[in-house]
Amino acid sequence: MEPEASCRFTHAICRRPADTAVRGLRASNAGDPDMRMFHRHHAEYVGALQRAGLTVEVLEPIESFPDSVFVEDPALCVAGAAIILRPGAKSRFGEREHARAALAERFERCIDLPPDGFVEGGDILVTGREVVVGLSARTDRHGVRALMRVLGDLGLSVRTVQTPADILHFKSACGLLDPNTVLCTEALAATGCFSGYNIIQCPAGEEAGANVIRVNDVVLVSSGHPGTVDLLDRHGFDVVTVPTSEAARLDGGLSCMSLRFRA
Ligand code: CIR
Repeated sequence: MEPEASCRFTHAICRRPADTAVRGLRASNAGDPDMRMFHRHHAEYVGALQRAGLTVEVLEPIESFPDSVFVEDPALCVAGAAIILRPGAKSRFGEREHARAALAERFERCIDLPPDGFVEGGDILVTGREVVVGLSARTDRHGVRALMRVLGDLGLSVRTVQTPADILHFKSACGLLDPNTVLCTEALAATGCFSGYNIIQCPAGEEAGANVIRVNDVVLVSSGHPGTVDLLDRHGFDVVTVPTSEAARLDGGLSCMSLRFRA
C-alpha cells in the first residue's frame, strides 16, 4: 500500500443513527443522546466528508442494532478490499451481516474474518507503513491472529499493541494526521506504541479529542477541543471541526461513523 493511501480517499459509507440509539452501549451514563441533535450532527459529519472530496453513501438505519451508526466497528476497508470483522460486543455481532450486505456489492474482494476471535474496527489504525491493532475488551488475540493472516495476504503488515484499560477502543485515544504522524493522548504516547512516528500529544483535558480523522487535505476534529485545533493549526494542518456530542454519549467519536476508502 502506498503510504499516502492511509490519508487519501474517494468514498465513504455511513449509516444514519437508528432511533434505538438511545439504548446504545456506553461505559458510563451521561444521558441518552438527543436524537434530533444526533441526526443534525450526523448530517454535518457527512457534509464535512463530502467537502473533503468524498462521495458519501448514507445507509438506512437498522433499528435492531442500536449502535449500528458506528459503521467502522464491523468492517475494515483497506488495500482495495473489505474485511468483515467480528465485533466483540455481543449486541453488535450481528452488524457484520449488514456490513457484508453493504460491502459485498461494492468490493470485488469482500473477505470474512475467520472465526473464532473478535476484532472491532475501532481498534485498527491504518498508517502509512503498517496496520496497528490494539487488544481491548472488544478485540482479542485470536481475532488479531486471523486479521494478520488476512491482511498479510493483502501485503500489509500488522503490529499488535495493548489498548489502555480505561478506553473503549485503541483509536479512542489516537488518530492519524499524515502517513507518519499521529495525534494521541499523553497516556498512549507513554506506552511507546508509536515509537518511530512523529507524535503530537493532545492537550491535557482534551483527551476525548484524540480520535481525529485525516481525510485528503483536511483533519476532522470533534468540536469542543480548542487546544487541539490550535495545536494542529500551528503544525500546519487544515482543521475542520464537527460536532459529536451526541455520539460521545455512546462513546463514539469521528472515525467510528464512516468507512473511508479509495474506489
Ligand atoms: C459501542 O460501545 O460499541 C458503541 N456505543 C460505540 C462505538 C464507537 N466505535 C468506535 O469508536 N470505533
